[in-house]
Amino acid sequence: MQKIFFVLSLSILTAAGVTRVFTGPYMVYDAGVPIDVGYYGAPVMSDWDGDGKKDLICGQFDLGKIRFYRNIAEDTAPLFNGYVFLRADGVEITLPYG
Ligand SMILES: [Ca+2]
Repeated sequence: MQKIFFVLSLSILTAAGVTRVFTGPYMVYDAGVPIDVGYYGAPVMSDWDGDGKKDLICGQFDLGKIRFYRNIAEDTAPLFNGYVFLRADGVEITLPYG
């Protein structure tokens, strides 16, 4: 199984210019439970619903579906409470898997 982790990237302005610093990894939780999508999750953070907060979109191995976790907190400390499968024309999107 594959748990989802975040690696945070921070931009720090120094006298020599902008330096990027990476911290983590941090386990990602959904309602207090580690998110586990099987394999090949390919997680992406993007503001999918246009509310200004980056959401989590990731695939799941089982059935090749794509999960959408809406961020209900801030980008600096995202918080998720459940997911829905992404749909196109009312039908859940599935991709080849396995
Ligand atoms: Ca959003």
